[in-house]
Amino acid sequence: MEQTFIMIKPDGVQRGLVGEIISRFEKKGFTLKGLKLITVDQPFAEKHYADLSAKPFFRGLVEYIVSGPVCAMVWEGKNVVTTGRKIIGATNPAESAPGTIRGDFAIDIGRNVIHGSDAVESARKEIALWFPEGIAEWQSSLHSWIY
Ligand code: RTP
Repeated sequence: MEQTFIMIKPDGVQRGLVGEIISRFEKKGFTLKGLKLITVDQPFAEKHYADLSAKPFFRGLVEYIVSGPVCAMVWEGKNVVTTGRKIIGATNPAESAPGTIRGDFAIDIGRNVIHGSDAVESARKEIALWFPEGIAEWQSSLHSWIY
């Protein structure tokens, strides 16, 4: 079953949005497979955002991510990578549709509350980076035809 890596960024944790965000993924029908509150250091944040190292906003982005605890999660379900990105909304909250997390809770692209993997392959890499200890092996007791 497909998995994605979702991270509530420091602004989302500090604003008390963790429960609201978890609730949106749960109500959609996805299964929570990993969850931890963690403050990462600069080398770790740089590794997570390595693909963006040439961008002018890279330094500020890394500073933001290390500024406080983040809520790192693994969610599982059919098409969870693509659907998760839809639930999150466009990168720039000025363009995120109402009803999406960023559309409802963010204003500034530099404080956009949440990260979600952009592809199945990057999800695999990000889950390995953030959860080197592995994640819980459990199946929801719901029948397979219920999402
Ligand atoms: P994320 O990785 O956080 O889910 O975001 P994304 O895929 O939607 O966007 P990406 O292009 O990968 O950018 C990563 C994060 O960098 C910050 N950003 N700031 N112009 C700017 O100041 C700017 N552009 C991007 C955002 O926090 C974005 O989520």
